[in-house]
Amino acid sequence: MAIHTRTCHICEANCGLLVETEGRRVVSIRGDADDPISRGHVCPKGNAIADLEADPDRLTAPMKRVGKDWQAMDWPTALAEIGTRFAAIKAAGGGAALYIGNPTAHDFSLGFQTGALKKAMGVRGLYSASTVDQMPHQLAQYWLYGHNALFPIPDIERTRHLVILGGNPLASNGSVWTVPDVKRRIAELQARGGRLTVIDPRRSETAGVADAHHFIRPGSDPALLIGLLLALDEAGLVRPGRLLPMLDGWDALWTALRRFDMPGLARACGWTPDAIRALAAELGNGEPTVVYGRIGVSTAPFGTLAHWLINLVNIATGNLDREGGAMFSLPAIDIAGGSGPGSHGRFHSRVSGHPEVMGEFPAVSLAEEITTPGEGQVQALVVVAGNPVLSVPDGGALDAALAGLKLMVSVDPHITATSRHAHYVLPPCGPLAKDHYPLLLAPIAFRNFAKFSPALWEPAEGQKRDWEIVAELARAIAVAQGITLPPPVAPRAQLDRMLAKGGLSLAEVAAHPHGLDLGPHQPRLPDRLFTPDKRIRCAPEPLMADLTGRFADWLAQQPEPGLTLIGRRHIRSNNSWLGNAPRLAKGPDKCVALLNPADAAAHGIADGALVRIASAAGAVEVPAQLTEAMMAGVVSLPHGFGHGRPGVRLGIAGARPGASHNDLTLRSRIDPLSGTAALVGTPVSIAPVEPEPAFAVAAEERSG
Ligand SMILES: Nc1nc2c(c(=O)[nH]1)N[C@H]1C(S)=C(S)[C@@H](COP(=O)(O)OP(=O)(O)OC[C@H]3O[C@@H](n4cnc5c(=O)[nH]c(N)nc54)[C@H](O)[C@@H]3O)O[C@H]1N2
Ligand SMILES: Nc1nc2c(c(=O)[nH]1)N[C@H]1C(S)=C(S)[C@@H](COP(=O)(O)OP(=O)(O)OC[C@H]3O[C@@H](n4cnc5c(=O)[nH]c(N)nc54)[C@H](O)[C@@H]3O)O[C@H]1N2
Ligand code: SF4
Ligand SMILES: [Mo]
Repeated sequence: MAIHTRTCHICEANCGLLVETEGRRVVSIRGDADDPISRGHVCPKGNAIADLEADPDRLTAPMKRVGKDWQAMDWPTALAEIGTRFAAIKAAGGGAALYIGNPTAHDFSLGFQTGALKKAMGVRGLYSASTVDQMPHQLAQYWLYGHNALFPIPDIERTRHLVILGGNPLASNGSVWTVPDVKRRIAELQARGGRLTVIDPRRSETAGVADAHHFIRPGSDPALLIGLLLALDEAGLVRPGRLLPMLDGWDALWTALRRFDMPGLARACGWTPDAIRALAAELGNGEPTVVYGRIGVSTAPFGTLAHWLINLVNIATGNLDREGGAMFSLPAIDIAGGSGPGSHGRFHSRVSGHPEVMGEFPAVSLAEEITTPGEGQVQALVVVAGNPVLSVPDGGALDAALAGLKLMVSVDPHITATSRHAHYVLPPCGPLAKDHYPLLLAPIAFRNFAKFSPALWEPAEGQKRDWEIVAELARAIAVAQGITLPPPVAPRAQLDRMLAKGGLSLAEVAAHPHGLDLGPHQPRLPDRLFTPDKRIRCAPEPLMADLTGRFADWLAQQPEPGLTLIGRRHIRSNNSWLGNAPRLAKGPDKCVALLNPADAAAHGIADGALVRIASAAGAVEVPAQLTEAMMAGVVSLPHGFGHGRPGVRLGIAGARPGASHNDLTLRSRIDPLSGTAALVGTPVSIAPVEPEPAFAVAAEERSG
């Protein structure tokens, strides 16, 4: 029996775990009370790591698809075949694409190898989950502060008022904000007299513990944020304080903002001018306050505009870079200091001419790059730890497109809705055979910290770690084309070098197995700015143009949207990738549509009835649950389901597959600045599914 300290790799919270093992078997997993950051917190997903390790559907050897069947093969043969096939496609003028999914953000060693794979494949623009997620944060930061990785973090330990737009940390455990034990931290904020306000079209779990909750029309957050800025202005509460000399373009910004009128803004977001003024007065009262926005705000048609405006509210109230406000980290490994600032529009996508953003093309554009003939048409695709058929808008179109590829390789432990199209699936070992360091998460944590968790054991015989697979895949593809790559990056040595730059070493960090608390954030401006003149660009030209052009037009038109669809997360899920864990699969059906009773009545829908939700992209059938927690006119459906597609090999998830939210989202709805999908606010229709006689009997049995 042994007990290992560990960090949970599943979500951004990075909770400290104690993993008890017997041989290679996990006996128990519990929260590590000695972890200075997570303080013993653990959620059901942390315990489910045991299920991930023991998953009978987890592949243990490379698999080759032969027709509808899969053949296990050895690594050298699989890699050599892939290399040869890739080189032949390239030699014949075919294009290639690389998609990188969410779990790569939680595996530092994997991230070190993707550059080599990109080089070997000869791809310029990358596809990743970033453009269905946080790219608007990065782009707004790039334009404002001169570096895309300069994330302002809510200082929850010292604030007096936290306002959350479009985030539900009680379910998600925080995002672009590593804040484990968040529920207790909210309670501590309230116990010291502080407040939490939640702005969300659904009275979410987080709204349930908030001091105030306000509904908002999906996609309309910029209207509220401009309203808040105008209300601060009217009340003489615009007080940037020590930030003022750092503000470039401040006057031009206000000239543009003052062209908007409060009643129009209020109408657009479904608030009253007085309610906007009241919140502005609270935010501008001189105390430390902070506005934070997350995925409900970033995955919207005006995602980048919204994040820019959130930063501007924090600046206007003097709460950027202030204790208790939105602060910048100085992590043990400074990824901002160690990487380029970012980019926008250096080159464009082939079919629709989307500008690259941070070197990426919109994930929504992958399908058209595969299906549109011409020079550079994508014929070879590598997917590393991603499931875009379920995670990217109009998954049905991508699903169909993938079937036409000449070569597809998935680095994935499972045959999923996406990897079922692969010609080769290369599966990594279980998570506990991998080292862990929060390379991308420590920089967004509410406190500075460092923690290294070594692998508990070596991969089982014949299995490999993700980083080894990606490094070897890169090599195989390079060799077949006569390309020379530098030797692969050795993860631990690289980590040690990166820590040394900040005055630490891997040995020193590893000597603190529960984690090393490096203290609360400190004011860092203007030093931390990456703009040449160390000033904040408050009025970047593309955002000013978006504000006065596209947004102003939207505000003037405000088409009556009818019913719109938004998403949600459940504490017992993580995107599409934990559905096969028995511990998480149990309990009531999670893939249900939530809707307001008034909307249900208008459409003849009873609580629990099977409904058909349809959009311009497709239709799904799910049970409906009626709740006053939904704003009228808005339907909520979780994402990450839809494991019932033919050929998926997820026994447990497949027993209750649910429907994919992204069979409804539209490829045409994006934030054109960041290329990020507008996942929220999809126009939909809803109707009860008329029961077939056989189903009617089943329904009677259920109710009886
Ligand atoms: N409608 C809607 N769509 C959304 C969202 C939403 O809120 N609404 N959220 C978006 C967000 S925020 C994100 S991040 C994306 C996620 O989008 P993706 O990253 O494309 O998808 P995931 O569902 O996270 O799937 C991850 C894949 O990695 C595999 N995997 C799990 N662990 C490992 C590992 O250790 N190694 C390897 N190699 N593979 C592994 C899983 O089997 C799974 O196939 O989805 C986005 N899509
Ligand atoms: N349990 C669990 N945890 C997770 C994940 C998971 O799948 N499950 N996924 C992880 C990932 S990859 C990410 S990126 C994070 C995301 O973390 P969060 O951003 O906290 O994600 P959600 O829980 O989806 O919360 C988004 C909220 O936005 C609301 N919303 C929708 N549209 C709008 C709008 O137009 N305006 C406003 N103001 N609100 C809106 C929704 O109702 C929802 O409550 O979670 C991570 N953690
Ligand atoms: S909150 Fe996130 S990091 Fe913590 S145990 Fe749950 S999944 Fe793991
Ligand atoms: Mo995400």
